Amino acid sequence: MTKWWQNKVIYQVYPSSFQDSNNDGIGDLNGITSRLDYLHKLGIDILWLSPIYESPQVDNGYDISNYRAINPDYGTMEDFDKLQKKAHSLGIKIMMDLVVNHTSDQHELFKESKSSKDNKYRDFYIWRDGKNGKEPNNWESFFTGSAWKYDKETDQYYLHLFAPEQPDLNWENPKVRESVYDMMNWWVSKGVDGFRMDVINYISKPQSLPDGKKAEGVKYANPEPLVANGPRIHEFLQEMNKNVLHGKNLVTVGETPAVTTDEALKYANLDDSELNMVFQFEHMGLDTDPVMGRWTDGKAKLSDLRANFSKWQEKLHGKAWNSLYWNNHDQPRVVSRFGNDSNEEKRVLSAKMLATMLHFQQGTPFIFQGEEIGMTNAYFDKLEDYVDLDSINAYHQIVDEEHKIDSKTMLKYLGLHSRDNARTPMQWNSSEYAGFSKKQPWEKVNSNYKEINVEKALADKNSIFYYYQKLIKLRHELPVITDGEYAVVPGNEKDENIFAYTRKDKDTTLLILLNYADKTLQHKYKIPSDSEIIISNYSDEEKGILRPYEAKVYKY
Ligand code: ISL
Ligand code: CA
Repeated sequence: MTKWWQNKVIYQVYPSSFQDSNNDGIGDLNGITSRLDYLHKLGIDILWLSPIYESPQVDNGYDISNYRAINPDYGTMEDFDKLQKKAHSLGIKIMMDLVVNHTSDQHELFKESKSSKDNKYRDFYIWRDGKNGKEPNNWESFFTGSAWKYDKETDQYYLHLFAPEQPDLNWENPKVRESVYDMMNWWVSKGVDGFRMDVINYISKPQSLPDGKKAEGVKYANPEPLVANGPRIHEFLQEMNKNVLHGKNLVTVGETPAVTTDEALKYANLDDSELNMVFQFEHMGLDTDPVMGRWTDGKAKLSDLRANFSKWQEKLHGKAWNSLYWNNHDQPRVVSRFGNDSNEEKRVLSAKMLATMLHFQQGTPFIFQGEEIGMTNAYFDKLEDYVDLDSINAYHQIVDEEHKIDSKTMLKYLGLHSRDNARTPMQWNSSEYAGFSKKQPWEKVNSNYKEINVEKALADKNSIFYYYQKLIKLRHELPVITDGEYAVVPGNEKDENIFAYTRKDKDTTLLILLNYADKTLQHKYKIPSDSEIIISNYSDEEKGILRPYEAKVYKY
């Protein structure tokens, strides 16, 4: 039985960077509303809004100080209601970002909790005594430094897996869980259609909070192996499901770093007892370095990508549901990362090829704003241009404190992997500030906005935009894309240039042929004579070869 969200396509908007309606340099809700017709034309079904709540914006809204209020820079609750009403009238559903592993340190509850040891909200957060005058354990924050912050007044430390301004909630406390469910129900009663749940598999920590395994010569240990998929995680999600989600036809996706296929079978099982799907991170790790992590210039090998996609496709088929993504607000741009943005022709071809690779798999595809016009990395070359705390902290730690690499090399790596690459303003047209705003935006516009923008894409029938439009339409029309079985074409398993896979149901087969390389290659794959090409990034067919970045889908 197909569930309503299984043949849908989700589009992510990063509110501060999408469209500024009042020219203060910051994107806002009225800006998003004014662009809903554009999203409707693209054909997407669900709009995921990155956090729009009241927040001091230390981590761009992933630090929430009031979950039932709109960030004034983005507008008002009435603006939200208008956005939702117009979206619904166009058949677009709204998915909210739910950030409940942590709150902002400016949240009322944290202020209470911090005020004294016997405050009734003390236990809403994770407070511990120090050990021998040091932090309670050796965990490192994901944004560098210790994951504990000392509070002088009460002589205890609190846990923050992310920035010190993002204290972790104590999910062991049933009152915390109850207040999260109340808040979620409040949004559901306002009419929202689902939730994307930020690092939701980090909420259950092992209660002894043991030290992590430290790498040689470093100060702190990565807590992820201990906090991801923790001891009570499935219990908490099942409880949330019973209290909020069940029977309401909502759509949910968990952001779950370090999730394995075995864990995903539980989170995203088809009996609707936890979540609908999760974001896996393994394919985002294929171009990282064992020591340097993201700060490297490695390229992902096709054989690794294929093996990873295939594992997820095969393990979840019939048992759980995949999400499919190349991009989000934390990742560099797909065309720059896995494709080729060195010139216009290669950019367009490789962006379409990568979209084809992803969109014919089983699962629900996510498109991140600008991906549909092939926006590229910004490649900022000065530290001053970076805004994201993750990038800035990493630079200082690696260059100034650890002296691991020089400034120039680190700036090159930021250009390749910084989260800012995803967060530059949406490029609408070729006017100053790309039609995003009339004022210098909070984050610099990518300098290529005159060549790459929505207006140009809409005027060119061969643009990446229309290719995505067609991919979405095909998913809506051909059940085999939603339900069919996935298989790598025999003999293709190790090829570093060509990727060939099929999707099959009882009446239809799709053969997806992709050239990951920037060169023309012979191929040996048999194309049945009764087949038709349903989508391709080349306008003509040349039999037996695949041209640079060629993508073709045959149906028979
Ligand atoms: O951004 C990262 C590196 O690419 C990840 O380590 C990221 O911190 C992790 O995926 C969790 O991300 C989510 O929670 C963070 C927030 O900064 C991210 O924007 C959000 O997507 C803390 O809320
Ligand atoms: Ca604005």
